[in-house]
Amino acid sequence: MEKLIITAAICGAEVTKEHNPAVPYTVEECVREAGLAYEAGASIIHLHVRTDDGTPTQDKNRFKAVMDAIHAKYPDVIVQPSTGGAVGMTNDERLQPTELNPEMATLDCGTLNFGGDEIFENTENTIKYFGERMIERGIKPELEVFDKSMIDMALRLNKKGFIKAPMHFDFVMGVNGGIAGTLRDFVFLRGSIPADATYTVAGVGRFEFPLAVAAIIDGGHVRVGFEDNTMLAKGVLAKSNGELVAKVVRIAKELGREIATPAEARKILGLKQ
Ligand code: KMH
Ligand code: ZN
Repeated sequence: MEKLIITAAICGAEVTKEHNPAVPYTVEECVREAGLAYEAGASIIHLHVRTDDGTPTQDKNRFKAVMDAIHAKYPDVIVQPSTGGAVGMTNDERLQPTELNPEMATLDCGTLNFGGDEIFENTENTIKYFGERMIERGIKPELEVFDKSMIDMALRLNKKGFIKAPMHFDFVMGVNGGIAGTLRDFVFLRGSIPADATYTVAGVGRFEFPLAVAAIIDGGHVRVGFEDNTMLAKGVLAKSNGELVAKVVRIAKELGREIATPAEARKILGLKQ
């Protein structure tokens, strides 16, 4: 079985210090959280950025400052900026980090309810626009799917030339408005992607670790981090993203799955070496 790629989604756009005081806002805090995750075994950092007061932003300069500062201390880690940003942002606002030519970036494959009155909007034309941008710039998309229909959209847009194969999916499961975080639905998603595709699973909240176990034994990959979950266990706040990554590493070792380095992750995902 391939080695396990662990992605740490250190910050997100919605979670705040009120949920967990270790959620990073400043450049220094992002470097601290990325570093702890990397040292614990993460090879990819899925990155959102904030202004110092915690407001989500897709500002290119803020992304550059954070990415440069992470790479200055951890040169080999893969940094995967979000092009999802936060609900309500325009397409061009969201696409700003692609101007930095990262190795990877997220590409959200459909629209979904996002709690309360919020709608995370990704029309077919938006997905095509983002896909074209990533092909132009040689950025490997991580295809964020919050529901099965979003896999079908990605497969259609692959046939039309907006997304290249082999595709890499992220099954984001347990969002209020998306697919549930159950094992039954995990099996459904996992069985719906092409044989040459890779996937990672991001279970939201209490689904984070059970779905990590499913992916570890299935040969998939795992995402954890404050964006998805701030708790190490029921009633126990994680002190850092590193603690969440370390728990996945412990489980993987018990189950006989080795952990990929960033160089190994690049090979598995077909990124430039
Ligand atoms: N913050 C969500 C609205 C992504 O990073 O591409 C979108 C999101 C997905 O987090
Ligand atoms: Zn994200």
